[in-house]
Amino acid sequence: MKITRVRAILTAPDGIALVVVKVETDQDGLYGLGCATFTQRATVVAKAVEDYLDPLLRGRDPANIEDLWHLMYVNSYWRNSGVLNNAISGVDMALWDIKGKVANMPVYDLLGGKCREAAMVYRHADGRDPKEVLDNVLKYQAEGALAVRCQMGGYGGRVKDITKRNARPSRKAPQATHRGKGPDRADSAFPGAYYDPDAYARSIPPLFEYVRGKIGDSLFLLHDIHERIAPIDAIRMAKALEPYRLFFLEDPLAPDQIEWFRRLRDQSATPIAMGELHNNPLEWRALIAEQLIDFIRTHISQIGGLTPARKQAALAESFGVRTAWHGPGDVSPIGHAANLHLDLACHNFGIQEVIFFGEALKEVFPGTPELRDGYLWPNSKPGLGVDLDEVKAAKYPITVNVIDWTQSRWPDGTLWTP
Ligand code: GCO
Ligand code: MG
Repeated sequence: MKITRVRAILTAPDGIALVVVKVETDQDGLYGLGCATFTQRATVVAKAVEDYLDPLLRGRDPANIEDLWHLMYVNSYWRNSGVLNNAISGVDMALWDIKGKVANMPVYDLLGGKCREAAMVYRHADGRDPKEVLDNVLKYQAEGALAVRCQMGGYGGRVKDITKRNARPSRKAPQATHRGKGPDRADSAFPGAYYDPDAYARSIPPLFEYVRGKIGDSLFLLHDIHERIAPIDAIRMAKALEPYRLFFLEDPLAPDQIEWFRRLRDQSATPIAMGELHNNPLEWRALIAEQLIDFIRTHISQIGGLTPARKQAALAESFGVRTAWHGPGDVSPIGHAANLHLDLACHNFGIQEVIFFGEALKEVFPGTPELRDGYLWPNSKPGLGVDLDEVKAAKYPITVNVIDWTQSRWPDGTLWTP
């Protein structure tokens, strides 16, 4: 069998740019699909697929996934960029999809079979105040959720404009000042998505005291700091949250702050999750080997797909670290399926992040995994089990805009990791 074409398909059924790679073969109707979604740089990933991976892979045997992975990985000489890793991931997942179709079995069976029937998931609750967050938590609990992530004001807590997740950069930015005192921004040279890290850090422990007080131990609770506060404040928050028994506290620190993870570990027993921002093995090896985290949260296309992710899961298992793959709206249903196949096959599965799959998404991606009773359920189709309707995908063209929410600034204008 030979690869005849490698294509990138861009679509945005939910308004979020998704990148899918299709690997076509010389076997009638046999192709594979993979997720290459780096939504903030979608067109660049597509270009890398079309200009570099397609000519590199044409004529090769799709069966040799490991060899082709390394071929793509070193072909650019420089390695581990988010854009190139996503392009590689799209091909990699598609090759596993083809291998499953040829073997007429789901990928989880190729990976050693199921360790469980379905993957426990967590849902996303937000709100302007603790009461509103609780209402959303209870809504998910009523739908059968077993675990809920609680945020108040998105990431970094912009309480005032919760409805606009990507608050437009504004010169005035009235809602974020140091206790009401802030430089006049009339003609500020620093437009941005302003937030107050101090107010945010002080708001979260009372939020969990309130929610835990109302629901008791009936749900697992999670929170994402999203690297929005100074390292010492992250340690202070992890300690303050201990009484509320979080399932995990995510991204307390930026990936390059490895030393602080050692201080955090020494001072708090709150379980820590990290990894969605990782691209390079150097970013996760020490965190896992020194057991500085409890859950690895990789966005698997950012490290190059299923092939490296299953190795990362094996490394994590040997150090008692569990998986909690990144699964937000900027992962396509094919990426969610790849997460799920790993979740089913890896013994050290922890929990799976998931989104609600709307009708538009499901019509473009037939076979999208099913969300039911607090779990994500696979279909037993060969390969990854998700297809792509290209005609329907074309109905939802992506738009390329300047990204606002990553222009996150502290009240004095300092740009901080988003
Ligand atoms: C999460 C993440 C996401 C990211 C998003 C970036 O835990 O799901 O933090 O919300 O911010 O995927 O594009
Ligand atoms: Mg996160």
